[in-house]
Amino acid sequence: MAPSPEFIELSNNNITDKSLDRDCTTLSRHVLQQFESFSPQAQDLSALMSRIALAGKLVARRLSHAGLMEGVLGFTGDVNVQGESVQKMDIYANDVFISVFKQSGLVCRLASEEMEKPYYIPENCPIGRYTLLYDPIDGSSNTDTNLSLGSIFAIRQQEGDDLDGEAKDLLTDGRKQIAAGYILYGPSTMLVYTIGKGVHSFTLDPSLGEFILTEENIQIPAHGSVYSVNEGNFWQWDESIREYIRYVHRTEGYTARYSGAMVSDIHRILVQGGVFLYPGILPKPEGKLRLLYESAPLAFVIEQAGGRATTGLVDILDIVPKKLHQRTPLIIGSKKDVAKVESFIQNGH
Ligand code: AHM
Ligand code: MG
Repeated sequence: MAPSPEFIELSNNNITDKSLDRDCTTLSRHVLQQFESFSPQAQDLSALMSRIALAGKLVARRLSHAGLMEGVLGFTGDVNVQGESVQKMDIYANDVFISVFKQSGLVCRLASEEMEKPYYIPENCPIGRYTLLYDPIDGSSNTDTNLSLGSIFAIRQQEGDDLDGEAKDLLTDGRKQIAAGYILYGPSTMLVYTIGKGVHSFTLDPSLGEFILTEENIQIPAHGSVYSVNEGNFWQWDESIREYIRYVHRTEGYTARYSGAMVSDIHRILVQGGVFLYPGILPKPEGKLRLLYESAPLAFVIEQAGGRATTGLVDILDIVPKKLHQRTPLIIGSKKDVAKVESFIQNGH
């Protein structure tokens, strides 16, 4: 007997159930869908993103238990290559990324904020043509107070054979990044990524252990009310930045938000618009943030979402670094808000 029209309608409704469809859009499936075929590159990127997601889940799990376990919080007593005190979580997260990529076969080198030189995985090098650049814990000072943190990542294709082990091919502009994004450890854990085909966000569903699609093709608003900057540095900034902040103070419609973790601050700006600034200070005109694994990946994400990232004089993605841990001033966010800061830097108003 043929099924009744009501039965067919009921079945179709079930099959196209939106929540089910959403639950099935996992990160790895989404990456594959970005490509038109199951090409080797599509499969590589899907595998790489799955590994990054696994690292994010491991870090999130540890953070969620941090207050209940011995030896997770606090400082190690060491100072990293940047001259900053190292937290135990920085080391744990740094090692997590190494560990998950050791098993991937795809990544020969990893370079991070916590390691003076790139880390090589020799067994992967004959076939692993990708390099992972990452900041394992962004906003480390938030760790011990249970506030938002992030991880930042970028993937680049290795160019040449790197026979001297100096990874000089990494000293190229940010347009060479083939994927970039961040993981935000907030009330829920989110992963935001781009492979140059828009920006997409995922939320970790702990019951499934999967990152599930939250929003596709995110577009940053052209203008937003938020300005995000550490105003404690006011008297150490160049006069042009001070003038911009004075302009914000006397203009209606601005509101300040600064969490101490830029992944968190920039995520807010991605969704709601506005501008994040970490300018140079007089004793350190290059600022605090590192180009290759902090500013450039976030610049790739924000440009892909229709925003901008600049030092005030040059686009972040056009900077060719001279060294691995090079720092850069960063002004990033909505097009109109970034342009406003730029006009103070370039024209004084
Ligand atoms: P980190 O990776 O060592 O944590 O440094 C980066 C962080 C950013 O997340 C944040 O915006 C900035 O440093 C905060 O620095 P400051 O305390 O100087 O405002
Ligand atoms: Mg950092």
